[in-house]
Amino acid sequence: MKPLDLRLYLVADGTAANRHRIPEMVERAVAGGVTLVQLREKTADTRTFLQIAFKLKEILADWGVPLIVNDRVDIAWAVDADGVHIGQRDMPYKVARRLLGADKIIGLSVENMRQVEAANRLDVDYIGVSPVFLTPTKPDAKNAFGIEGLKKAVEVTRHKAVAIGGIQVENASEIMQTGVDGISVVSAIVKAENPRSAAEALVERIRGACADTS
Ligand code: TZP
Ligand code: MG
Repeated sequence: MKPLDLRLYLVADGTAANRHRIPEMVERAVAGGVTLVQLREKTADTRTFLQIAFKLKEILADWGVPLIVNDRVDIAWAVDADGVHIGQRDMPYKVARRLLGADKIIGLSVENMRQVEAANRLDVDYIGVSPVFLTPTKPDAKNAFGIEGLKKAVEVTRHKAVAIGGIQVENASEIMQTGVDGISVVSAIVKAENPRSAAEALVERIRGACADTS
């Protein structure tokens, strides 16, 4: 299996985006350098979620970019996605692993340092440090890690880590310089008029930050 490349992780959120344009938007973003795609659907019905997931799976296979499904282990399984991303109130990691098998990618959101430490006792493939900054895209988040908190999480975790929440092209370098393996964005790409050039601009910042620290 290819090593997991978290550098530019697009969360295609059907509420933030025009749900029916997700496949086209994702393809443009991937052409711009997105390395991993998550389909996140908090409001669509199961059948719609499934249809979009099948479509994305087909598109992403052509690009060799993995598809991760948010929350729904059943949908990840049904479309044979590359993995699932779970939160603290979703199906527990061990159950998800048992259902999906050893080869699938399982990511876990961590919302505080206690959860970062607890994740060290699980064989998750990566953690999502959530959120770095408060963001209107996830209005239920109450506390944010901030840059210093993110640095601490990167220091403590034994896993690969991706940062999410309030990341735009302007702060992408600063986030990467904390030592995270990648950045995860919704609005920076989903709300862009041109998802391809938005992704390209982020990739440029990510590359620049990696060059600074190597
Ligand atoms: N989890 C933590 S913050 C967030 C999710 C899904 C939303 C991030 O959205 P944006 O628009 O990139 O701030
Ligand atoms: Mg969740």
